[in-house]
Amino acid sequence: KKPGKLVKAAVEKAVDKVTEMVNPPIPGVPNSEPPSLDEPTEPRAPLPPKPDQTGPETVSPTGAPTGAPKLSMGQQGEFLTTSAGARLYDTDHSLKAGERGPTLLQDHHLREKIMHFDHERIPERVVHARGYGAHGTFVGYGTASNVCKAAFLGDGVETQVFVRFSTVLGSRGSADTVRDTRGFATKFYTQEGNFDLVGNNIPVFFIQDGIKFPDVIHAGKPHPDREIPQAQSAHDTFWDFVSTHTEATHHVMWNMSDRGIPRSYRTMEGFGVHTFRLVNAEGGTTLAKFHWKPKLGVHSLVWEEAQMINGIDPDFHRRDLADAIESGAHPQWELGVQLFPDTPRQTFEGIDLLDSTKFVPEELAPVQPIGLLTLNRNTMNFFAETEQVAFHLGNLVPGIDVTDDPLFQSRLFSYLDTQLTRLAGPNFNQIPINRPHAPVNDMFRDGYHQHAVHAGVAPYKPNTLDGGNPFEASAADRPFVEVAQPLPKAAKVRQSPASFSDHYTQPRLFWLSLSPVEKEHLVRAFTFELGKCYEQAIKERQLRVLANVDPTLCAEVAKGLGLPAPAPAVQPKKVAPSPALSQVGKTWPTDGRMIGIVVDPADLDGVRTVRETILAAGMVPLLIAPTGGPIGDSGLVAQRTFLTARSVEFDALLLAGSPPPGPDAAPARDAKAGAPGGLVDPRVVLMVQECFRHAKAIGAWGAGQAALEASGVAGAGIAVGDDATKVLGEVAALLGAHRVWERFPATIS
Ligand code: HDE
Repeated sequence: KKPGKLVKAAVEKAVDKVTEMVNPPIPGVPNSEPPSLDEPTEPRAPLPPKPDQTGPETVSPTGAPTGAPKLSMGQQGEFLTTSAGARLYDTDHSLKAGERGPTLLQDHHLREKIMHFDHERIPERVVHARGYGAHGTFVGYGTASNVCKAAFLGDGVETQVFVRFSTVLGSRGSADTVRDTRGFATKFYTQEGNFDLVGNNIPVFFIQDGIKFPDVIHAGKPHPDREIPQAQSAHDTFWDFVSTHTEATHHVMWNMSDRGIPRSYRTMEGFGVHTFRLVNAEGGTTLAKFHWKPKLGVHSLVWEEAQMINGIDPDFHRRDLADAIESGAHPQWELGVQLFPDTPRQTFEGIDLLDSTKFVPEELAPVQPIGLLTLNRNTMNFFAETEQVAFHLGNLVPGIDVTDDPLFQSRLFSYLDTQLTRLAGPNFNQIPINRPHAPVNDMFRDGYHQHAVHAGVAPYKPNTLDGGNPFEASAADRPFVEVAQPLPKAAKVRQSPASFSDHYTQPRLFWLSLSPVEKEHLVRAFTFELGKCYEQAIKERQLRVLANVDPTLCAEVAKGLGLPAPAPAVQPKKVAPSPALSQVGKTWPTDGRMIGIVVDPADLDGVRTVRETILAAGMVPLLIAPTGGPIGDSGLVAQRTFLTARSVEFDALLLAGSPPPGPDAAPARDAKAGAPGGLVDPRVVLMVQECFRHAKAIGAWGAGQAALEASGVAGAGIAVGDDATKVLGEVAALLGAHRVWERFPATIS
């Protein structure tokens, strides 16, 4: 039977197709597919990397420079290849049996491409999953040399560092400005090996013994049934745990204070939390607590602002850090130590130095500066650096040793162990970001992702076949030697010392050290969080805990919850407040502060002068206009429009005028039409009102005053006048105090 016409046509088409498949169209070759309009068809130089982006160190696992091309070259070579180096002619079509036919198993490029993609994600950190890192340098002052022999603390010694900031509870994609503790982890690539200082922005912790860490984290993470809520502590399981586990009270007080919502990583303190044991050249030991002090001072958001930012810019903190570094405003922290004599009791002024729920007020032991950290380079690849960095408390250098703090001891296990799952094997110190800059000569071999090609036959000791190498260091070679700390005469017990059971004195100290406005914020935070709990019993139990801290605190929170305030069950101890704990009442540098300027097309000279003055003062001006692009022929360019600007981005707002509403303005129902100077865009009104509510400085000159009037704001922290420079001067002075604290007089004292 002859084939029908249709079948014949199909066969002919298939043959054509086969011919085409054997000679596939090659981009750039005549008669092949038309090239894409957007992508260059010929190789050409890529955009230059940003100035602060250089490739990761290309050193071998032994720390020696390899001279290997930096991985950053990946996207700059001429031809696309497979991972085995074969050049590819097409990465857009899978290999099929005909245009509409099934995909062939033979398509090894398709399989490799999808296989690699399928495995791009690695497990996020079980805690501190959301984080952001940057490179920098640390320069020792030499002031610690009498107590610590660590070489990197020597006078003028410069050490490269990598710092990762993080939140604790949220997943990798969660928002930055949630109420939470922040991680502040630093890897010092010292000449004596890596030293990791893995701290937080709060000097105390929830628990005293690491065995409880899974409990506190299970309680804080989203509820296991619905996986709600993400990245927050305002829910029943968290308050169920902390209300029944009163040693968490101190940490919770800090969390509920403004410290739980930092303005920026740059304005955040850091604490090593535990007590460390320092060793000097003579072998003398001193107990010490590490502190990071930000040069820009300690500043926080206000709660409404933090909540708004979570929606408006969930990357607020990482953007702030990256922008500052890229613009050359390199954030700095001084490293400081509080020093305590290493006595057998390991206490200071009655404070147990092995209890991580206690801190030592600076008034009792001053923080002595020992070096300066500067973050000056953004990462080039988030995954390679920030995601793959692995901190470990056991990364210690000669001169810095551990103590018997039971929290510290558990952490020494956890940080190695967790990487086995997260980084899939024991060779994670060979990943570029983790590689020491000191020579490495270990006898660890093989394992997943082994990158080193070890020579020799004798990875064991003693050996003669490899000439006895490597050798154990003698004292003169500066090895890391554990302090031969005498052990207490004791039995093996699952118990804590009696001093660990005072859970209220220091929370009370913290409360009494805050200014009235900070106390009010703390009360509101407790009220908010407990108000989000469903279980009445949990609220009542937490009120009983707060009563033991301070009756006023308890009464204020109880009022907000509509519950009776219980009487304290514990007689409060007498404590001396620590003024150093308050963020209010100090003046700080204004470098890097963001100032929004609503432009006035009729007074562009004023805008230009103010912008230049702000820049000269090291602050960041952002021009806000109804639409984007150049502003008239002034040479000025709008950086924000009424659509993209929101008050939370600014530390202060200047109103040069109020241009007519932009093309996309909502009907100006809420704005007061007819204000002098014409109609005010409702979004400018909103910006002013939000800045006012968030206690930010506001300035207006000329026609800008119309927007103030339309917004109905008045009182402290508002500078007005006809002279733009004078108004800016007043606003800048207000910024030194961070917020206009007196705008809303606090009612709690
Ligand atoms: Fe951590 N912690 N932690 N922690 N922690 C981790 O290690 C752990 C604790 C801190 O940016 C994990 O690599 C236990 C105190 C920071 O990569 C894990 C205990 C402090 C970071 C772990 C604590 C911290 C971590 C998860 C109780 C402040 C982020 C991923 C004994 C001094 C580091 C990882 C980064 C990360 C365990 C308590 C700070 C699971 C068991 C106290 C800043 O190993």
